[in-house]
Amino acid sequence: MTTKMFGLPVQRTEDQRLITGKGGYLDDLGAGAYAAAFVRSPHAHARVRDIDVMAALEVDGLVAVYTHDDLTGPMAEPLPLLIPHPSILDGRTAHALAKEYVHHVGEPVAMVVARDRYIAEDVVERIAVDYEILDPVVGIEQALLAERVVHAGMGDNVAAHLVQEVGDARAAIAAAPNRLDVELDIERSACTPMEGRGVYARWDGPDQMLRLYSSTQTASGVRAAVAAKLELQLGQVEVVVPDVGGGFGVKIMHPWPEEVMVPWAARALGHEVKWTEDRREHFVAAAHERAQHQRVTVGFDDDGRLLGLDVDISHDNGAYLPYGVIVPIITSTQLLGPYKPGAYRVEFRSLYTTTAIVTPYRGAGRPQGVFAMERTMDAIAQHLGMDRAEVRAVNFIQPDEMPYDQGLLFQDGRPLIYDSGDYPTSLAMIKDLVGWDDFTAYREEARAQGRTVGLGLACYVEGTGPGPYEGGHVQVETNGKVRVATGLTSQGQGHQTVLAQIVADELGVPMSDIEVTTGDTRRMAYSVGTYASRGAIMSGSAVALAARRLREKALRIAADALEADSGDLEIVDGRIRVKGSPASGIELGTVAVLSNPLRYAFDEASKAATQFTGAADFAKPPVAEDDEPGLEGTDFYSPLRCTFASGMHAVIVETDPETADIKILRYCVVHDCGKLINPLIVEGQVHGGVAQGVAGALYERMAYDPGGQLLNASFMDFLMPYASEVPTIEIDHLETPSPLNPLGIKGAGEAGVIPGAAVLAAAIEDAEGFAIQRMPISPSELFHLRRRFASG
Ligand code: MCN
Repeated sequence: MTTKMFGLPVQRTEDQRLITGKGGYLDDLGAGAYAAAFVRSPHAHARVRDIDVMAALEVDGLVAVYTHDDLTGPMAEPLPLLIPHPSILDGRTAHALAKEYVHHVGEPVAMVVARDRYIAEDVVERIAVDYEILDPVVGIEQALLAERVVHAGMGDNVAAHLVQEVGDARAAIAAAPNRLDVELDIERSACTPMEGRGVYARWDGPDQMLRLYSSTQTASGVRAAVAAKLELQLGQVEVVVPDVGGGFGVKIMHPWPEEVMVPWAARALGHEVKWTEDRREHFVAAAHERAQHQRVTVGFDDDGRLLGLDVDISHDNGAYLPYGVIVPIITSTQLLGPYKPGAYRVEFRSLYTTTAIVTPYRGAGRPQGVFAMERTMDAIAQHLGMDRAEVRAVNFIQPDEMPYDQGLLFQDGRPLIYDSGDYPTSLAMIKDLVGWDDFTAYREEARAQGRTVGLGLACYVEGTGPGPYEGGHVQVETNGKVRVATGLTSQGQGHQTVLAQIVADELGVPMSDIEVTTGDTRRMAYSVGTYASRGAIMSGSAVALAARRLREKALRIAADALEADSGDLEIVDGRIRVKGSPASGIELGTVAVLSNPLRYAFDEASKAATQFTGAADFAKPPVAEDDEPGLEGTDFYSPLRCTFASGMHAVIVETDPETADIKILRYCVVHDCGKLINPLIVEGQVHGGVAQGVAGALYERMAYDPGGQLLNASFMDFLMPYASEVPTIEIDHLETPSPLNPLGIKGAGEAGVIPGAAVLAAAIEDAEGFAIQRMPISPSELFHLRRRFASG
């Protein structure tokens, strides 16, 4: 019997190549390409009065300098606003090169193309831009004050405003026996993948074809945007994604200014052009996330049951709004987590500031939402003197209430409905894993040793795998090898391994015979991309459906050849055979030969094509009307709606009584992503996510000064946790299968990061005995909070 691969902790097949230095990243390509570099605004807010390139033109090796004035047609128009939404009041997006105004430090003002990057950077230094400096708007408070306005023509800085209400929350709160107000802040952070952005373009003049390599999470989105900007037909643009060294959301935005300028210049110059982002560029000119100010008012009964919840969110969206309101809409709808809130009202304002743009970063708005909800849960427990786990339990949606409609509308206007989940079991598991009931004794023991420890808990749900669709193509070659293609891209998630696991089971072939291609519009033109923890659900389902289609065809052809009924056949180890009679069978590769009336087989030994001379049935056309030659199948998966993954984290911290150093002693995770395709990969994903959650809670922040300068725009200054700061992570899995897709999967790629700030705040609060309402928190901030608390 072939071993079932789905569910096995298979080692990642891509790792051997990647960790032995055989990966091919964007900057490994295009050795003969011209190099691009960008003149970027040094000011947070300014009017560009003049750009003087005269001194630059003398530099040997310079090829071209472009400014906005060189752009015409769609290139001169602002970049697209990707996801329009009725809540957007004034949706501003950047130009490929600044037109008159710059709205954040790092905004591209001019593009230099030169023989190599050294020359290009030298030229950048010689270009003199005359700026009229305008007032910066930094941070939520200043944006709300609206004494200074980011965008000319606007009366304030409110880019979007939305209210959603289920029931009459304010009346329910007013009538509730208990009421609390909670005010919270989360600061800016960012993805900072190991490899920055990058793009390399080749224009083929005779064929009028553009080949674009991009370190992107969305190959087909880039293709569509670049085709539109360059006024090309879609069929004239191919986007190929090489190995990508991490994305975490920041590589989804399509198109980035550099992503349209590089191919545009390649066509204009008739020569390959490449741009690779440096680290400082990534800090100031890519994207950030997280910054929100939240005010929560909650009404509840004496058992801790929520009666009404009113949440007001101010969201910093940075200088432009290319992504619409996706982040605050996720915060505002998914913050309810596993709970029934009673009546619910949520209002958000998305605000322009003269800082880097905000696009979804792993977790995409959910860490902030979970922070609001879980801090509120702890405040209720504190108010009533209740066990913190118990307050959560009384508010859970129960498994028999699924599917559960929260009554809210998601980004695409569809209702937010939880499909499945078992929160009481998750809670029991996490309490067991962390030793919740034994913690009081542990705390006493620690106290006797002069140590201060605290325990925190945070719960979350995550709508994963949004549509609209993803495709899969599976093909059996005449040598029996299986080629699988899907349009999503890979940044380190191990898609090659998991998709091969799925196809191995569906087709009955060994994984070693399966090759998986991702992110290449030549192999899969219709695709959406890798974000929102959708890869396993979307492409996993699509390749499973495609493989099933192919399997049916293979069995049909084999049934003819073996003069058997296809229902009596099975595929084992790449061979189709009659059940119970393993001797009579036919290799899948031979079926691939039979599937093509040309009947050429590729002979491995002689490396030559040989023609089969089977008997032909002259009464039938060589290819039946409803059939196609070849042994391949394509299918698409398009879900009704997101499927809801969920989980709970529990953490024990120790805080130093003198230095206020915060040490994580235990980090426990219970995670439910439905059926696990590969537990090893899922645990790796959870580890990576938790590392980013810890980073966002204790270390990382974007330190803008009041003038809009980012003070920590390098890895020397940006405090990223090392392996020494990331704790050992203990994981337990719960599998509640999703009823929405054929494999019962829910997403896993973002989960680890989501409750990080909430759970660490809870644990520190528990250790210290005073409220933690702002994250991240550093030892010096904790130290000052202690002083303030001690002095009343
Ligand atoms: N998986 C599984 N069983 C499940 C669910 C998932 O075995 N029930 C596997 C998947 O097959 C996949 C991995 O776990 O190999 C993550 O799956 P999924 O949750 O579908 O997420 P995506 O494949 O869509 O990846 C995107 C997700 C997101 S949104 C961010 S951000 C993120 C993340 O993945 N960025 C990453 N993980 C990352 N990991 C790396 N190394 N680099 C990034 O940039």
